[in-house]
Amino acid sequence: MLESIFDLARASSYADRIDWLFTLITVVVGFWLIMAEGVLFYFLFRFRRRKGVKAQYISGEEKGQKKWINIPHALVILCDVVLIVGAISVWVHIKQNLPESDVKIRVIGQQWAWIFVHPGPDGKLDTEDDISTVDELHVEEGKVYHFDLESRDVVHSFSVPVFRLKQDVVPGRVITGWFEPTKTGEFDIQCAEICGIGHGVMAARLHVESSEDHKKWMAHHTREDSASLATAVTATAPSTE
Ligand SMILES: [Cu+2]
Repeated sequence: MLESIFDLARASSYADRIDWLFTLITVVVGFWLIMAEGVLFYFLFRFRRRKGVKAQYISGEEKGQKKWINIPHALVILCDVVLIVGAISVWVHIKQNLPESDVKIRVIGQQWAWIFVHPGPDGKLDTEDDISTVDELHVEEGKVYHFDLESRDVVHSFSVPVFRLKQDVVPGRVITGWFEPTKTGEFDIQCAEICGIGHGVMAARLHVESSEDHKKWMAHHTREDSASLATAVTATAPSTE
């Protein structure tokens, strides 16, 4: 179990940055946790109740005492600044600046499935050759994808752990984000927002393919397949009224 957490593959161009940020936070916060608890337990032991020793009341106002508060306080604030700068730089890279896209896809969440609309061989979305799938996303390694996230009913969350991507899906809004797959393979997608009784089974599979395999997959999907699937999905979608 632990092994699988530490070995979780990184399959997007920004996964490293998220892991770096997690490590930074763990190290900085972990250091202060150990320091603070260490000092606390040392004092508990060192100044425990003893016969013939009276308790002292230390207000911290006497000369030379306040530095024991001021110095750690300043150091903690400095560490906060480091964490904030680290977090903002990662945020700007992933959320604020979207690189030019090679491919645009649409991701639609509904109770309780994911619908993915891929552009067909023409490379354009919202044309006749679009390929719609349920719970199955096919992308090509090394291409920059923009995705439009939509919900048909309630709030969902589009979570792709190997991409280190998690984004809420909000009904009435179209949220655009990006990713660039860097590793081929089959990975998990999971809804990460409690969205009703079927939330736990609202999972999908991500297929990151080489250019060749992706073309093959595309060739296997005729327009008819896709159109009939899209109609079936629309027919089973719960009413939003
Ligand atoms: Cu959901």
